[in-house]
Amino acid sequence: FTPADFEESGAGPLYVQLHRLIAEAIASGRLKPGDSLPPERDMAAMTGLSRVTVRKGVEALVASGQLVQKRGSGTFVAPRVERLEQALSLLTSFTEDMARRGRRVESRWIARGLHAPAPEEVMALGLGAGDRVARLERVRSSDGVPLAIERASLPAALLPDPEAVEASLYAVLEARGSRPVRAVQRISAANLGPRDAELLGVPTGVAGLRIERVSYLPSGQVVEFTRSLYRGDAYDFAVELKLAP
Ligand code: 16G
Repeated sequence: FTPADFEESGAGPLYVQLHRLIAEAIASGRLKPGDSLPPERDMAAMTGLSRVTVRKGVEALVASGQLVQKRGSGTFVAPRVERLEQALSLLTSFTEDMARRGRRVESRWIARGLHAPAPEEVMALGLGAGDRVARLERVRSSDGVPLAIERASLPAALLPDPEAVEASLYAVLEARGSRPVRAVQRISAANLGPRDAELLGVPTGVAGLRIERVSYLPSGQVVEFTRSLYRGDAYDFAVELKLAP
């Protein structure tokens, strides 16, 4: 963009003009998903706009989800997400699910360790006095796009060494003969708060799906109590219905 792209009068505030020009460049493919934008200082020099105006324009595009800001590394055109259809009736793991689609899986750990359980974990996992809980918190991504935040809690008796989980929790459980065979899952709507939105690279307040899974061993013992936040713009959950008897 050059100073000639901006008019003081008639075409709206300068930051709105910058917003529109960048949005058009994204829509036309001149700027592609993952492309980085020049630093604010350079954009100001390039366009003849003030840094405050550039910042306002960029902030508006971040708020609408067209740009993402990564702390320390700059501003990028947001990756395009294609919606994934997910069958609700199968007890699959994130890793298996993505492998079946031929997609790469990346997980970013936020926390992993043993703790004294919170009351809701005691209830959900059926823990006794003195039992500890293994907590795994991670952002699950596929092909570079963050899709979900998962916070899993398991009885420490089943996972005394949470750091043993590198990639797939279900693969570790399977190898130890404690893979769940049944689960109850609840889905509800949630607007993403600032922290979760940043982890998922979406604007604060957008729609997410809160999914709670409690899974069981054949004996009926609870294996996992997992609370996840899935991006509302990335998932369609599908289930086959049968005629009620
Ligand atoms: C899925 C499950 C989650 C489970 C995880 C294991 C939902 C909503 N959640 O994401 O409960 O802990 O898979 O995946 O489907 P992993 O084996 O790749 O670690």
